[in-house]
Amino acid sequence: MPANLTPQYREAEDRYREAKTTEEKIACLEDMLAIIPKHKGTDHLQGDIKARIAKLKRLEEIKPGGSARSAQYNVEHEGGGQVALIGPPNSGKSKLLSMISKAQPEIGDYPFTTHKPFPGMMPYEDIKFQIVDMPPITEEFVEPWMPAVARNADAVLFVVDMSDDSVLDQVDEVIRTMEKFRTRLWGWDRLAPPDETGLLVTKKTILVANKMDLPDSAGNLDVVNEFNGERFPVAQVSCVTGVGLEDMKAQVFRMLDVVRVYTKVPGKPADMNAPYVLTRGSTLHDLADMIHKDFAQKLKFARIWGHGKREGVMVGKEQVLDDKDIIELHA
Ligand SMILES: Nc1nc2c(ncn2[C@@H]2O[C@H](COP(=O)(O)OP(=O)(O)OP(=O)(O)O)[C@@H](O)[C@H]2O)c(=O)[nH]1
Ligand SMILES: [Mg+2]
Repeated sequence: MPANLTPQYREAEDRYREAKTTEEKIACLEDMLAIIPKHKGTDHLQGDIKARIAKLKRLEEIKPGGSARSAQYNVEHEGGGQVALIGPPNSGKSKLLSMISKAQPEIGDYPFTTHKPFPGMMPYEDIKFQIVDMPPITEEFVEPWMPAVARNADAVLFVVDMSDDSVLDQVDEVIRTMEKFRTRLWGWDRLAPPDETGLLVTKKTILVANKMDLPDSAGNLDVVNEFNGERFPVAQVSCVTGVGLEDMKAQVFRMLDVVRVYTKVPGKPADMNAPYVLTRGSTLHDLADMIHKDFAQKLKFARIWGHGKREGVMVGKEQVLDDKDIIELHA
């Protein structure tokens, strides 16, 4: 598609070429971005301008006496698990977050819309999971803090635009780029091959095939499945129609592999509204720790009600908890 750039844009571009200082260059690039016609034909150019702005800003930051410090983000975990949204530009990561949570990240029909992590809470049954929107990943440019935030998450939703005919290359590009940052994306429900380098952190992942409402998506999905079907389970969704999102949420729940338990005090009914959510394999001791930092010491024993258990049987701190157990705490 032709870019159809306006004379005003060309003038801003000339000013950029003549700019001497980094600050001037950034200002000119920002002008160019503001006036560039926004359509598919300029997607690439917009992405390129944004990447150049980001690089120059970083240069400013690392200069001795530079005004700002390099951005560092650390997204504190909340809820039953943290999932990072990873993917190429414009794949619909921000749109996805807006569909499954109350968060309202910026959504744009051009690449490099998102610049910093943006968390939202996704309800699933009576649990809330934290979903963190992230900037895009390309071979040319990755926000330097991004891989660390992704590694710190419990799992990844790898979001791609299935309607894009270059989606297979994009999948490969993201996998490769993340591996450069020592992070390996692999299907949560299958075994990853041994890592010969010994350097990689493997993140359990679901490949989210987004934009399935568009005509080319089904054909492209066949191709992606042929090459990556062994590596990732796929959730087919459309963030426009909402199709597939409920199935995707259920898969996120299975991927995070958590149990929820309800607590009660003796003589009172259990609080069935707000479960504690723990990773599978957690014990009564872990639950006590979660309730309060001194509570594990105070806890004497508990009674437990749950599937396949004797009603109200007494258990000790090493008891492993199952999903939907009810625990009566005796301190
Ligand atoms: N047809 C269709 N369009 C979608 C779908 N999901 C997102 N979009 C559109 O795709 C464009 C990009 O969406 P964003 O959510 O901003 O994409 P992103 O992955 O966050 O982009 P970056 O922040 O640049 O990485 C927007 O115009 C969305 O409205 C979908 O399922 N179907
Ligand atoms: Mg975005």
